[in-house]
Parts: sequence; structure tokens; C-alpha cells
Amino acid sequence: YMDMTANELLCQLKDSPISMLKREDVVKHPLREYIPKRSLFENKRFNSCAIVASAGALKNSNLGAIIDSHDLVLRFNHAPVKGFEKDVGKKTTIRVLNSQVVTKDQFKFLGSNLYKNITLVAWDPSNYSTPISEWLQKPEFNLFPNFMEFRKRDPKSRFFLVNPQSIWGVWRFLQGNSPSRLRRNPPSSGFLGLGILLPHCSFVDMFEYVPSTRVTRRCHYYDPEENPACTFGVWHPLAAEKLLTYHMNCADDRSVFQIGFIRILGFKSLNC
Ligand code: NCC
Repeated sequence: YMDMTANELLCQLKDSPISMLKREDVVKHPLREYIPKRSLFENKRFNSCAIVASAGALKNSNLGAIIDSHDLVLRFNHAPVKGFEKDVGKKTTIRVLNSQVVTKDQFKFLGSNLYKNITLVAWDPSNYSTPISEWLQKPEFNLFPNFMEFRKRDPKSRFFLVNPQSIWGVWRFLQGNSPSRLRRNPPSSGFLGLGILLPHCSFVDMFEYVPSTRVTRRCHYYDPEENPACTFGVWHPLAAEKLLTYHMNCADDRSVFQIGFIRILGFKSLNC
């Protein structure tokens, strides 16, 4: 796979895009009428996009201003901004949430201001070849009640669900371009976030996804817990994701390892 250029890899990824669940994907389930009729970004195009990985290495990075200078900023799960602006910025356009964050009481999904007035995309792992109809009956964490409640309270909200089958399309892309065998666990929110943005941005800068020289045992910038598995992976194929995205990166080594971001060209900037 090392023979493939960044451009060839991205063109391949373009053919297995992350897609949002549509009404027509959902039959005989109350969820159906709560799915937004509009598409994720409609026809909006962004020039510069930033993805803020929640890594501990963002602490004391001073990257806030450069992150906020992007047209769109994507964050994950319950990663806070308040009190961390200097390092992670204060702008949030979109959050990618795993289904634990939507369902577990500790995250107060329906009450928290963290999830208001932005675009939300939630995903839940399905088994590899499970049809959507089965996943709807038996998601890993039952995110549907809170999804419907959120959309009911604010019918204008932009809250989307990832089509779980498209997650496995991206997994196959990862496996097809990795030298080792991956377990059949879905990619992390980080890699899904990249897949979600690439069709809409001229380029995507991912901050502290590929670890810089600030790399630390700390899991998150917002939490003192130490756990190197957060950066290199246990359940998610994180190391494979990061090696491959580094391979697709077009920023110079100083940007990647000193400043702390990789740059991936958006699909519309490619010649496929
Ligand atoms: O930790 P998490 O991930 O919320 O981080 C979001 C994304 O940032 C990148 N990251 C994070 C930490 C780190 N040291 N290096 C990184 O590169 C990863 O790309 C990651 O995807 C998830 O992917 O949704 C995940 O969510 C957490 C957890 O559920 C939520 O934070 C809510 O508490 C998972 N941890 C556990 O379930 C214990 C994590 O495995 C994946």
C-alpha cells in the first residue's frame, strides 16, 4: 500500500463515503419522521476545516487561534471548549458523537448546552454485515429515543445519524490499505469525522490526531486521566487510521510534529 500516493488513497476513500441515514433507509420505525429532510451541509462548501482530536497533547499547545481561523471546526463527544480556549479554540460548527454520549446519563445529552445551536452527527456501531433494519431494532446503545426527543423539541435542529453500513465501507478502506489484519471494530470518531468532512472542505486540518512531539500519556486535554491506549488504540483500529492519514497528509513535517496538525485535501480538490 505504500506505493499508493496520497491522491490515489483519497480517490479510493471518495468511493466509500460516510453517509447520513435517510428517511428511505428507515422502514416501519418511529425514527423515520424525525430524520431531517435536508442533507448534512446542503450545498455549502467550506474552504478550511479543522478537526480537533481530543488528545491530551492539545494541553498547553496554544493552538486555539489557529483552530478558530478555520471556516468550520469539528469536535468530538463531550470535549469542552470553556476554559480551554487558548489550546483548542472556541468555535464549534459540528460535533461527532458516539452513541454512548447520546444515551448515558452522565453526559446529560438533552440538557447540556454543549449540543445546542450546532450541527450534530451521531453514530452507533453495528455488527459488520447487519442490515439497517436489524440495527434499528438492536443498536449497541439505544440512541433513538434521545434522537427523536431532541428533534421533537427542536424540529429545526441539524441532527443526523450516520448510516452504519457506510462505517464498514470506511473500515474496508482502512483494512485494504493496512499491512496488518484489523479487528472488525469500527474506526474511531476521529476517522469518521474526517470521512464526514472531506466531501465538503477544500482541505481538512486535523489537530493532534497524528501525535506531535507534545505526545503524552494523558488521554484527553480536558481530563488528567493517563492512558496511552487513547492515542494508539485498543478497541478502535486507531494506529491503522493514523498511519494511513499520515500517509495522505500534505503538510510538512514541521507542521505535523512541531505545530501539531496534518492536512488532508478535500475530495473536490482532487483529480480522480
Ligand atoms: O476519547 P474520544 O473517542 O472521545 O476522542 C475523540 C477522538 O479524538 C481522537 N483522540 C482522542 C484521544 C487521544 N489521546 N488521541 C486521539 O487521537 C480519536 O480519533 C477519537 O476518536 C470515540 O471515538 O468516540 C471515543 O469516545 C470515547 C468515549 O466514549 C467518549 O469520549 C465519551 O466519554 C471512547 N472511550 C471510552 O469509551 C472509554 C474512545 O474509545 C473513543
